Amino acid sequence: MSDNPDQSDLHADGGLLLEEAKPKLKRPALYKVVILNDDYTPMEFVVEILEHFFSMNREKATQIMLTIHTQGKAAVGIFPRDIAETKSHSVNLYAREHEHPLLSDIEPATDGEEE
Ligand code: TYC
Repeated sequence: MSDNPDQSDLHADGGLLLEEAKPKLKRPALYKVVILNDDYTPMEFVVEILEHFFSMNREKATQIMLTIHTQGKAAVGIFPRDIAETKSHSVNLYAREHEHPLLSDIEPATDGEEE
């Protein structure tokens, strides 16, 4: 090591090279949990899933269940990725445990940074 100040990170004017720190915090990417229609899962079971896993009241749950039934699928919530994955897995596991073919999946809700 040397005490010579005329080196790498010092300018001739004695000023240190400083770089502006980049902002480190990004908003987490968001994902939709989507529930798919099928021909066999009872409507009441789907309503109960929407109430239990997605905190919907009975009226909202019934409305969304009928949207899935008629449109083929519907987004039932939007979350950071790890939470969306956990919810989707939990729903699929719960349906399988009750021997219903109901499936959910996740889809990106945002394509890139907003704001
Ligand atoms: N189509 C089902 C029936 O007629 C009802 C249903 C609704 C199933 C929504 C799945 O995600 C679903 N019993």
